[in-house]
Formats: sequence, C-alpha cells, structure tokens
Amino acid sequence: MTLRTMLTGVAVLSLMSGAALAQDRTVNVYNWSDYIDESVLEDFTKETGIKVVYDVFDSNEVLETKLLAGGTGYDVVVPTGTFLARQIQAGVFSELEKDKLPNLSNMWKDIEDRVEKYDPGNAYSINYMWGSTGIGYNVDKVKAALGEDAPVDSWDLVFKPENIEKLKECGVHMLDAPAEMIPAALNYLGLDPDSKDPSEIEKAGELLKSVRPSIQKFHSSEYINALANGDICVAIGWSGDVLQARDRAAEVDNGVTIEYAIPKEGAQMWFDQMAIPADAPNKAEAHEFLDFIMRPDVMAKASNVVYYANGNKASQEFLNEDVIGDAAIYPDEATVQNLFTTTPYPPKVQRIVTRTWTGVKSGQ
Ligand code: N2P
Repeated sequence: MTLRTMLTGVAVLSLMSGAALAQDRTVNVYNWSDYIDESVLEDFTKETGIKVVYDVFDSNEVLETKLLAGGTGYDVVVPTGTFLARQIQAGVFSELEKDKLPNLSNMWKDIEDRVEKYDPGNAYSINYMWGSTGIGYNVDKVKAALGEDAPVDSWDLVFKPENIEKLKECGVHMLDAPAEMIPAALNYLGLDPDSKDPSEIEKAGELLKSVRPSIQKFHSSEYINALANGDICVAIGWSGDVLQARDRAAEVDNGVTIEYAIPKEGAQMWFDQMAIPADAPNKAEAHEFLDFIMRPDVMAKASNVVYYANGNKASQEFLNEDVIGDAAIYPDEATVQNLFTTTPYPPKVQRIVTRTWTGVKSGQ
C-alpha cells in the first residue's frame, strides 16, 4: 500500500465515522403524556440530526422513583417544581450550562421568579409548561345529575358527599397525585394547602375518604379520553388535559361538551420544569434540545396543541387566541390571586402523605 492510498483510507475512515457519529446522536427525553406536538420532535431531528427517543409518564412519583434509583438513561426529564426542589437536594441533576442556552433570553421573568423557590437562580431547570389542578366536567351530564344550579365553579361539586353521590352513576375520576389532591382537600377545608402538619393531613385524608366510594378510578391521563368520549362526567384533573378532552370531543362531533373550572375556593398552580439528570449520557444533545424548545415558535406550537401555558414570554405572540385569551390557561390577575402553590414535603411528612393516599385509594 502506498502512503497515498493509506492516507486516503484514513481520510475515508474518519469521514465515515464522522457521518456515523452524526447519525448516532440521540437525546432521550422523558416527559408527561399528552404534553407536546409530535412535530416539534420531528423538526428538532430534521434540523440537528439528533434522534429523539421519547418516553412518557403521568406521575411525579413514578419519575422520582426512577431518578432516585439513578441510571435512567434519560437526558431530559420534566418534574414538577415541588418534586424538582427535593431532587435537586438529592443531587439528581446536572447544573445547566447556560452559555449553551442562548434562547434563555426568551423566557418569562415572572415565571422564573416563581420557580426560584424550587430552583434558586433557575440553575438546574427551565420552565416547560405550567397550569392548574381543577375540575373537568361534562356540561350536560352534570346538569342532568345535579340540575341547572350544579356548583360547577366550586369544589363542592366533588367534596360534598350529597353532590358526588349523584355523580357516581355517570362516573368520576380523580388524579392519582397525592401532592395535589391533599392540598386541594386542605384548601377546601379552609386549612393551609401547603400544610405539613400531620393532623391536618389526616383531616384532608378523611375528606378524601368520605368521597372515595363515589370515585370510579384514580388515574392521571386516561381521563382525557374518558371525558371526551362521554364515558365519565367529572374528572379532577389538569387544565390543559381537560381542554384537550374538550377539543377531542369537538373534533369527532359526538355531542359531548367538556369544560374546565378553576374552582372559586382556589386551586393549585404548578410548574413543570425541564432538567438534565447528573448521569445523563448525552448532555450536549440535552442542551441542544432545551435550546430548541425555548424557541418562541416551537414553544408556541406546543402550547397551541396541548392548551397549557408556558414559561416563554417571546412565544406569546405566536399563541392562538383560544390559548393566550383563555383565562383557564393564561389566568388573569384576579384568577392568579386564587391560585396557591405548595412546597416539597420533608421525608417524614412525605411518608404520612404516602400512607394517607394509599388509605384513600384502597378505601381503608
Ligand atoms: C400533561 C400533564 C402535565 C401536568 N398531560 C402535570 N404536572
């Protein structure tokens, strides 16, 4: 072999491995179900050549168990602020390399400020979307069960036994999310929704147990189709999920009308944050993914499809009017006043919450 052919061989080889490398770049994303427009992922791959392996979950507890065990293989995960805060403490995440995220300049200061209490300095996460935990209902079925004056704007709908007993027949689903259902119950009882007091958590548990016989199912994603198909009449659920149900029903024109209410007694406001696990195999790709997500048009596309508000100020001019103009998605000042946030449970209290929740679900 001459030196020349040898060199050519090396050049060809290195070119090939370069191409193979480019092709092999991957980012493993673990996000909530029903939380993105698939075309966002396709566009990212088209533009960067990075393949997206996309998995979904519908529970912070499930995500947290995996993150604490480590070695998930995920590069981007999306915990809610309260869970993120204690996961940061546990050393689960890698600090963001902000010089790799020029699109951070598009983010919304108001939301970054609110997230400070979970992630000081927004050092580990960016806001993906935020929303509220309220009530989704089938307008006609609820009226049929409770009459014209059904209290659809109040937690009375589901927490007053005489109401929920009448809804049992047409089907009620509740989120399988103790960190949201216990605060909702505390708030309804006039107690601090962020209470860490075991005796108050016990009281919330009692309220939830009192309505338990009327709950058909505890789940955190199935209710979208169940509402849309007219299979159930009420779901305690997340804002955007209920609005997606409303849309799915309208699309098939099945005569089902779904609405979402932020109950007048108040509801929880939460922030879902994208973060990079400390042991993520593809951190460079994770940063590229986050920066792509923070493009105004990309973030708007996602919100326009899933009906959740996002933490990207610059995206707002690209939002459809039925998103930016809907107070159930982008609440006005008065509605925001009615929303509460919570902080993480310390381990001891968490055990009480977990035990209480197991009791609620099993009806014990
Ligand atoms: C998406 C639900 C995300 C809201 N389906 C829960 N944090």
